[in-house]
Amino acid sequence: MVFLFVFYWLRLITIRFCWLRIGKFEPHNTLTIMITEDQREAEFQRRIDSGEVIEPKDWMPERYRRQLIRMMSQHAHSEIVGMLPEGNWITRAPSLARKAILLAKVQDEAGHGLYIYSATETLGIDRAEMINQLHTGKAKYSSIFNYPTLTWADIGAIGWLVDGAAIINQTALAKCSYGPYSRAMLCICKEENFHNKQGYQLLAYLMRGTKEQQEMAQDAMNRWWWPALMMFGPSDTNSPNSDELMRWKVKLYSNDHLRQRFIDRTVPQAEAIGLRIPDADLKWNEQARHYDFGKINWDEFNAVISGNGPCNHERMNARRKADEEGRWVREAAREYARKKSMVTAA
Ligand code: BYC
Repeated sequence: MVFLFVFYWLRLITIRFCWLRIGKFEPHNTLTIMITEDQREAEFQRRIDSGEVIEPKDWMPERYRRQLIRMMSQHAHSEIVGMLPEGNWITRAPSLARKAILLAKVQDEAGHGLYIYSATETLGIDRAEMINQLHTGKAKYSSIFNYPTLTWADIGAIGWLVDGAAIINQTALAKCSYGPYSRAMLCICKEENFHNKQGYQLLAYLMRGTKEQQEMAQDAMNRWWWPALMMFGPSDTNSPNSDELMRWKVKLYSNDHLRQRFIDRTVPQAEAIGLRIPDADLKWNEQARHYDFGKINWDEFNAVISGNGPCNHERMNARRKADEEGRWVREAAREYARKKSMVTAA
């Protein structure tokens, strides 16, 4: 009798503990029923506040899951759409070495996209649905990839500025609260560093070249600087998602904070190779120990993220075409997997 009593209470305590840790529902557990939604959220917030990492099987608020799906899928789409402006220059790279570097970089971006799609799938959405959201305009992708790559110097500007901005953002995301996303970022940031350096080196090389090459580099700088600043998102006062994402430690820093960090890091790099930042208001503020900078054109940003940037239609048409043309490969792979599983089962 005593044994049964002790066993019963030990079991209840164990189940409650497991339930809190894994979020698993045990219908026959009376203590579980007493835990309210508020208590579960409080426990979740406690885990976040104490720096614990959330894993796919852990309980999480539905809103946390949805926010992660929104942000991570948009990130994955950005990597894939981001292959297009640079892919445009693979056949026109000026030397074999430059072609090999660019090819490797564009392949890396594909890998990043697939990696982040997989990490997003751990949240219970499948890849076909994410792709459908991109193609129907429900999901966004980074504004930066709606600008054209007009000259070879643009490839340098993308590597240096766009990947440079991405590194600032992703180094922070590497410490975010969701395990699969943070681990993906750790791996991706290593490759982004190579992307960043090859872009900077490309522009540095042009700046040591002819007057025409220097002008081409400066022209690329003029066109990519402001869109690169917009990559960090709207200013903090206009960022509806930031508060919630920061409370859950998905975002560790605000949009403006990371934008400022990017500017402070990039201006000296530009000066070192003789490039001018296209901002008449840019000035070192000794007191704040930061650069003050001019006004960002938020009308342009809003137009681009609502589908009306210079290349939005071109990018989406290219993605839809690639999806359509790749349909037979996916169907063949599925059929192959089906037949293989039948053979294994037999
Ligand atoms: N572009 O409340 P907010 C790469 C949207 S790829 C488009 O501040 P949040 C590379 C935002 O989605 C790296 N939309 O949002 C690849 C929201 O709209 P919805 C790409 C933007 O989420 C190939 C609304 O504006 N990196 O490196 O708190 C070649 C309000 O904004 C943008 C990532 O994706 C934008 N720039 O913060 C080379 C990083 N900014 O969804 C290089 C991951 C804002 O409510 N994402 N919006 O309709 C993030 O860190 C955050 O999602 C953001 C925005 C900072 C971008």
